[in-house]
Amino acid sequence: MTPPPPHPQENLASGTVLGLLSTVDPNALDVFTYSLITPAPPNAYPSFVLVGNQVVTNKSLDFEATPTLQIIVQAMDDSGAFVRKTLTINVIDTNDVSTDVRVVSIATGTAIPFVDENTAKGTVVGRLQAVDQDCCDTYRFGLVDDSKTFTLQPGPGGTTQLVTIGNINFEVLSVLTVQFTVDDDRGPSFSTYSNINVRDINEAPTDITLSMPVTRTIILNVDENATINTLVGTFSAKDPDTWQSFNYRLLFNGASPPPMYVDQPVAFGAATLRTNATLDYDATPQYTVRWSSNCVVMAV
Ligand SMILES: [Ca+2]
Ligand SMILES: [Ca+2]
Ligand SMILES: [Ca+2]
Ligand SMILES: [Ca+2]
Repeated sequence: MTPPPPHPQENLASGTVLGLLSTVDPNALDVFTYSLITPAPPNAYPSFVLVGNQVVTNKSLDFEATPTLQIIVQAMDDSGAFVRKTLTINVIDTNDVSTDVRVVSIATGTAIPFVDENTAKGTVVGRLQAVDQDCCDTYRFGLVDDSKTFTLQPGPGGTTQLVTIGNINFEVLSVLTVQFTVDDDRGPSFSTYSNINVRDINEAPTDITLSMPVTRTIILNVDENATINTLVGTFSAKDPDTWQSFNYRLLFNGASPPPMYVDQPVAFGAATLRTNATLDYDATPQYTVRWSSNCVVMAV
């Protein structure tokens, strides 16, 4: 029996005819029926089927997965005499287009799970890695970054590094989407969008206010003779981390404490300033109140 051409390329479409089987027989006029004898894995079946005497691919071949395949074919003449032959089919490597671009750690080669917010400009986040079946391609990377957050720069050993050039602010954008392109040295370019998560960093509060007065001299607008626990004002803090809470306490600096206290909620909620004594306008028309706050990270 004569085998088909033994060197089909990978990635050909299913249904590609590899070649024709023919049989050597002393009875020159015999007609033969061909069949495929199912071999044990990991051999060819069902990578191929027979259509008459044609050997036809039954799926796209993959050099990297199975560079060599074997099939057992049988030719039977009209009288039932047959011959079997094992055919070895060598798959030829061709270019596989890259399928993804990842940002990986320079130290470990593992995927970068996130970038910290407030990372300084010029920081190397990681290097780019193409996902490509071919073992030995070389790659040229590109970055289509309309956010102007990152740029690419050459790294050691011909690598390409992802570097910060813009502000990274979790409270503004918690996921950065960038578009990478990659060209291997043998085939068409590939483009993909990649999401880079931003990790929230605790940032110090930037200001503290009381909702009623803007100075720290409290002009009471509560009635004199107001009862204990009368609301004077509500604390609020300016902090980039909106999910945090604050503890407030009054500062006396040796002076007589005002007849007030901080009503601090145990969970989320605004702290308030309240009276803890009955006020007397004639005796004390106004109080100076000073306070401080500590940021508290609430469990969520
Ligand atoms: Ca392949
Ligand atoms: Ca290949
Ligand atoms: Ca490739
Ligand atoms: Ca933050």
